[in-house]
Amino acid sequence: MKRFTKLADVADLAQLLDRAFECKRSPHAWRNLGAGRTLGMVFFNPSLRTRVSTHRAATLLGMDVVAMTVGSDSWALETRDGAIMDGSAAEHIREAAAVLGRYVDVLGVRSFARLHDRDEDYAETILERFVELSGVPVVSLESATRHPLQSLADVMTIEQFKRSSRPRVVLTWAPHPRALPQAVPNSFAEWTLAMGYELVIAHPPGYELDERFTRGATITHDQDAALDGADFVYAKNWSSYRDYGKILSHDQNWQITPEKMALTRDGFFMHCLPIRRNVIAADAVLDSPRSIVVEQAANRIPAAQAVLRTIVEAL
Ligand code: SN0
Repeated sequence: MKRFTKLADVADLAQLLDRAFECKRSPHAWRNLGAGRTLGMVFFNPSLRTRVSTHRAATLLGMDVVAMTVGSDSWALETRDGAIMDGSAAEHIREAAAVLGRYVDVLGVRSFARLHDRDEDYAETILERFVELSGVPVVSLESATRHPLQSLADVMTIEQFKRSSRPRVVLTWAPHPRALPQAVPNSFAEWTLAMGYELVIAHPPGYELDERFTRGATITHDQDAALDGADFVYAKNWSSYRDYGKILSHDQNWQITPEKMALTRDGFFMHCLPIRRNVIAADAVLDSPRSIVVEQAANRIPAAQAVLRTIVEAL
């Protein structure tokens, strides 16, 4: 695998999932595979799970790891071509990406949607600059439009807990005080549809996601109807795609409560984390045995390990 930035970069999803479960069962079985190789990770945005789990995955493969946060432990980077760099950014992405490509064998990049210019975000300008300029395989650590390492862990978690071959998976919008990207729901739809699950997406009017990700899903504005019979409830906030980056609703009736979970088929609760308690979901949901958010986060290590294994094998 030459890059891991979207589902289409994966030649064989079933094989990648098998590899992820192999890594979960035998995390130490590939101790020498990455010896002498280095993973670099560049973060334009904060991270807890992605940073630690991907680092762990790399060290389990025997790789060295260098991680940095742009602007605090590296220089602030200018990303616009032709910019007159007399402001706060000391370095241009052109030099930074090219130099990192000489220092590391695989490069992870986190660059969230800025939520100002939809075309720019959906063109993945920053991620693609790193791909183009570094010359090494790039792993998305959440880009403007997708979060594939999260989706692989999400699919692992559904496979682990599912009670039927085609579970009913409900992706529901939930309120949030800030405008968040569509990356997690886009990717979740992309991967769960590829798995052949029954995907129902519930959100208030105006929160329709980009159709390129959701074709094949059932889309509804009725959260209760969506939750009826659900095996998995995946809550997530996102800002509007249509009215790009805007918050159109703060409706607390969309919060996941024990009453909402009671509509499901004894469903499991999932979220990518970080989660705002008593905004996205009530304490009683997160603290119930039906919540699998921590197991889901634990699966980030074997997911990242399977991806890095596949990339390192092809170096
Ligand atoms: C990010 C997002 O894409 O929604 C990362 C999720 C893995 N989430 C946030 O930025 C949450 C920030 C907040 O203030 O709650």
